[in-house]
Amino acid sequence: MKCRKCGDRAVINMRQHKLALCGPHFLDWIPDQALRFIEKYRMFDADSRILVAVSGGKDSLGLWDVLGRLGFQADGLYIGLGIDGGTGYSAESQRKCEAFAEAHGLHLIVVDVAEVEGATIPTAASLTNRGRGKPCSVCGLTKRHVMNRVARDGGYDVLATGHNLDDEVAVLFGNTLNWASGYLARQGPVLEGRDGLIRKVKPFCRLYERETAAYALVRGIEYIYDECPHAVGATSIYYKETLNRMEADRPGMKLSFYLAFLRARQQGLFAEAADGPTDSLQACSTCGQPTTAPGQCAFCRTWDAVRARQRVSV
Ligand code: Q46
Ligand code: ZN
Ligand code: ZN
Repeated sequence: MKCRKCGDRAVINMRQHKLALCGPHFLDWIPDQALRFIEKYRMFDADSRILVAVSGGKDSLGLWDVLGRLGFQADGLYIGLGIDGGTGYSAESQRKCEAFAEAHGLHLIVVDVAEVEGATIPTAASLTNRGRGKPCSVCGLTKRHVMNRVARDGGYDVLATGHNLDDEVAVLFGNTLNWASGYLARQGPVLEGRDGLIRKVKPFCRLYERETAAYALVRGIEYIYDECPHAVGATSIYYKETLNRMEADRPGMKLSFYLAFLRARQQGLFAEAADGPTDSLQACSTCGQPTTAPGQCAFCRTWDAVRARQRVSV
């Protein structure tokens, strides 16, 4: 297989785009694509202060790399969750983020949940009823809270995450199976900020996971290969596998599903759900972050309960 642009040996064949590229041309193609999406969906501009949520994986480190190559000012945020799972997952992923930041002269903010809140995510999950002992519910809640707090306190304009097309299509598939119209109305490349909630953007939302993985490999980015051990058995992984089988039979199916959804949404298919009564936000009585609940936000309630149970068990 030869590169469409120069005729050298191709390192990737993207059947869905009918495009094969050599290493150097592929390394240019990915930032070109990302810039096209950043501009098309008006994610941010040259002066924006961007905070990139980095996990140590290929997508988030790849995104941080691409934003730097495109000349944007982007700092990184790593959240230490204290997940070990026998593999030292958190420690290893933090090392990857720190090494990347150091090698590229970038600023990385590290928030260690155990240090700040008093327990790791798995310990907190075992001490609450939230998620029936599975850490993902407390983890998601905590990550959203920390990301918003750091972005707001640091005066950032936007929070960028490394979600790729496969992630987005798996979420879309799940929301469609459940006709979750409220979630469908909000899903997209940009989630506008409001009332103290930071604006969120996904510059890789139209890149296949295969493409982001190839970018990290060809570019020589050292990333953590392992998934979080708690992701095993997640419904989203089952959806991804199912969608991959469909994609193998019909190249381009994932991208066309996502683009057709964005068109339908733009044409107002979910407008009713989006325009429905928007929950009004107020400041949490403890941390001041926006919440729909009266009084304390879910994050403060959860972590107060964790600390109370820790005191009882001492
Ligand atoms: S939520 Fe669950 Fe992830 Fe947190 S505990 Fe791991 S799998 S990291 S995206
Ligand atoms: Zn080439
Ligand atoms: Zn709060």
